Amino acid sequence: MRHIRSAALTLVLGAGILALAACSGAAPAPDATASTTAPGSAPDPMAPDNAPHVSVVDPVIKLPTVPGNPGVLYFTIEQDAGKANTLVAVHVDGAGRAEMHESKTVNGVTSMDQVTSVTFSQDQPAEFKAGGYHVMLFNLASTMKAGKDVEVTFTLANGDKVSTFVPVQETGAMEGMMEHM
Ligand SMILES: [Cu+2]
Repeated sequence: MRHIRSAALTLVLGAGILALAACSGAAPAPDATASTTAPGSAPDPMAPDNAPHVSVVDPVIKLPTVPGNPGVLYFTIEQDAGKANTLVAVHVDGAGRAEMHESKTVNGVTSMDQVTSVTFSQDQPAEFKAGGYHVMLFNLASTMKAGKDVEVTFTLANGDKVSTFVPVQETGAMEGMMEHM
């Protein structure tokens, strides 16, 4: 009897581990080789791992003015309740790599650095916009075209995710002059 019981326990445990593995398998791959996005593998935006109380507002992807250059993703991430959260990764369908950057101007010289985490809270949303934080998109797929909506997944430090569809737009001439120096 004891044997049967422990076998059943093992099965339950095994199923739990499998479910965990399936969850982490959906996380964005950190390396650039992940540029191939399997069609039909879009995660359900209502999946239970969606971060509670967190939302992404006014997201937009701007295409590079020069083909082959990186694009950029702007948005605001905010929350309406709970403890502060930290954004640690962004995955964009159709971009081989997405990096969080912060632009800074020191002594009239603008530069940007990669950042690995950005914290936000109920009182302090994190704004990703020109001249500050932004997400730079490398190795854009040919399917990334103005007028399309692409799926973007934001991953928080606690493993929660927010997925949303983001419109792709051309970069205007003036904007282009301001973009990523
Ligand atoms: Cu940048």
